[in-house]
Amino acid sequence: MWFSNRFAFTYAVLGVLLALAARRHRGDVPAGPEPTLLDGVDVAAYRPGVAKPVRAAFVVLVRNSELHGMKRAMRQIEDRFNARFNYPYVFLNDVPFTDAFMAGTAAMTKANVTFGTIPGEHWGYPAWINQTQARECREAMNEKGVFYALSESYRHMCRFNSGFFFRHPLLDEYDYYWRIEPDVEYSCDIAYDPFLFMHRRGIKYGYTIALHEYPDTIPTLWTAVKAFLAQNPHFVRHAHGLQWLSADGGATYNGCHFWSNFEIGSLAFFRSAEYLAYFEHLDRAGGFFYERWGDAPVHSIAAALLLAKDEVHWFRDIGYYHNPWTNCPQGADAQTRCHCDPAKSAEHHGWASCTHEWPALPAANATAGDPRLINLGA
Ligand SMILES: Nc1nc2c(ncn2[C@@H]2O[C@H](COP(=O)(O)OP(=O)(O)OP(=O)(O)O)[C@@H](O)[C@H]2O)c(=O)[nH]1
Ligand SMILES: [Mg+2]
Repeated sequence: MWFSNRFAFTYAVLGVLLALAARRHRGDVPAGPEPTLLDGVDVAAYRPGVAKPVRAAFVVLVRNSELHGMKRAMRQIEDRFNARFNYPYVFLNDVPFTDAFMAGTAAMTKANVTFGTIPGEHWGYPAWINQTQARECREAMNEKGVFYALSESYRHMCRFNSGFFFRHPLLDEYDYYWRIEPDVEYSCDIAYDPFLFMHRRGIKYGYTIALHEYPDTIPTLWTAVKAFLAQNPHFVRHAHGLQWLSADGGATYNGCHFWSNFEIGSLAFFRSAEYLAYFEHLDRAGGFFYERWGDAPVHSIAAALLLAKDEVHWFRDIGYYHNPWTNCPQGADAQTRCHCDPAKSAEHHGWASCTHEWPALPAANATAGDPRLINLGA
């Protein structure tokens, strides 16, 4: 009797300990109250279907054929961030989405998802482009070994991302967007709301990695930018941005750009009269088709010159990967919050990266119409 009681007690204690260990292993040990998401915002505000503190969405331009890469990216975004925040997704495509794509991506999230087709005038040749000349230019770039030299769709994609994504009717109800692409990775838990962070601090553009562009894709981009600035010097908000873009006082462009496959941005910035005039000027110049201007340098030059320094933010704490570059936080907390290797962060690649250089710029903003910029074309 005594023995059997003692065994029963021992087994009961062991059972409880094993059950606790199993729960801990599954990661579902009650951890106390949910963390405050940012500055006292109640987590209930982030339930699906409830109006969020900021009108924002993930925006994804993607092809039907990229369904599995898209699911992979969404899985990480959901697990690292959005399962708690429930921001909606807006998927855009130049052709209608298939049922399989819509069902497959919707299954990755409990947040709202919408699917839009891009209007033909936002994905095609404008009337002023000579398509024969454009083809000859593609072939010449191919001879030089430029990536995506022959691709017409790549050029439509870059032009769409430069000048049209923010005009799609599905984005009308939003003030901020977070761009994602298939196959990107998010390697750290994000415990706060980057949209709200930007909104409260007046940040208009957020990046994780900044690199130098291939010069062969943009031979005349800087000439077109300088012509625009000469006509509109009053648009410039931040003369030190020029220092980030040019090593010789503005004579040439150093290629520095925020890598735009990751962006969290203010839609109002892209919809502003200044940005629209800038895009229109570049579009007329023809380099989206006669060269292969990327949306990354186009967005970045605008952000560097038209925004104040503190309106552009490096999200150094967001672990991010798009082949072949990564942003990995360096702080001690990253050891527990992230699965990336801090030593591999792009910021350590001096020849390729200009990630650090933006935050290192002097804080003072230019006065409108800084004469150094007016004289750029001289
Ligand atoms: N619907 C659609 N989406 C496209 C097309 N071309 C590119 N995209 C999307 O636009 C984004 C950028 O295209 P990518 O091919 O990734 O361009 P990239 O990042 O410069 O090149 P990679 O290094 O190959 O990733 C991705 O989200 C693509 O899914 C297209 O023709 N149609
Ligand atoms: Mg990509």
